[in-house]
Amino acid sequence: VATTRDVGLESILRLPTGVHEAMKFARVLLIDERPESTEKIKRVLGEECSVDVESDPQTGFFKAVQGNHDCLIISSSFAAFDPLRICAQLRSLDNTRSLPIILVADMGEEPLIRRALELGINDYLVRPVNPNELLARLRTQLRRKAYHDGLRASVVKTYEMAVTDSLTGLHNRLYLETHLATLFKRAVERRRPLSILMTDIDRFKLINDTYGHDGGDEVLREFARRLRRNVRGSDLASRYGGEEFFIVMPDTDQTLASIVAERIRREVASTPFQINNMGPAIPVTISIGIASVLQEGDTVHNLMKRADDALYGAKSSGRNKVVS
Ligand code: GH3
Ligand code: MG
Ligand code: MG
Ligand code: MG
Repeated sequence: VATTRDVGLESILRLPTGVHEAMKFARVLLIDERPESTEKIKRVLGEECSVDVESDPQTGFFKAVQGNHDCLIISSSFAAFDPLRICAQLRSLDNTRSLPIILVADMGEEPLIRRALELGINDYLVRPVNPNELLARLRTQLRRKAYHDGLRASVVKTYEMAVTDSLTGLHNRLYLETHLATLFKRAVERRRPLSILMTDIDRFKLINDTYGHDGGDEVLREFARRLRRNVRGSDLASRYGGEEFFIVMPDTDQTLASIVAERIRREVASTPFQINNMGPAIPVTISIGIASVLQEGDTVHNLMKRADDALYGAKSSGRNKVVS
């Protein structure tokens, strides 16, 4: 069985680093107001990738910010504009922070090139532009960007897998524990209510014994779907472990939390789970323990302990119950 970590590493190893792939689909933005320079660069690159030419630097800047380009080639000189300002701005925006920038400068512009490099441009060329050098430098930047984008995508994917429960698609315990701490702190600081629901499926062992482990898994999936339908976008629903689920509800006091919990309990108990089209519908009930943040001297640990105690109370008083 592959673990989350294995799958993440595997996708990192399969990065799209092919130079030719990167080149063929590349979209280059060229900001340059000198027609002879533009024509030459377009002629050299046009065969290998698509080139978007913009002679107005301000318009060019807005095009770059859209984030649809793989590389920006920008001229060092405009009649009434400082191209370094564009470079600096692009480096400060999330969308373009890693956009490769190649400066095309004139002979004798070393000070400007140095400043541009300090601002974070990736490479430069000096006119007259040598076609092979232009292609080589562009390819290097595209390859670097493809690697960077692939790496970032796989880091995001790996993170998502690490905080998601693969059976139900809900957040997992790691995510819950990380965010509960933050939400708890915020609630205390702002003197806002916050409630948590600890939910446990009743006699789940019996469900497994009767319908098999796969049947039990389907019950967990269906329960997660019903849970999702009954919480707000700002609530954090997570699978805490086996058949235990945990819901964090910001801006929710004990009274409102009880109403929500009761609705979830009823939603489960009132309609048996149809886990496949043919088999019998499975009757399921759940028990819920509620705890709310006390404004004075409360801790996350105590809050969870109170919810756990309430859940135990629900179990020992007959199950299919909500206890605060
Ligand atoms: P109670 O009403 O007291 O909660 O009874 P219970 O049977 O639900 O109690 P218990 O918590 O002891 O049993 C939980 C069972 O859930 C045990 C375990 O085999 C099963 N389980 C845990 N994780 C999974 C899972 O991912 N899939 C399935 N099908 N079963 C699981
Ligand atoms: Mg139990
Ligand atoms: Mg149980
Ligand atoms: Mg349990």
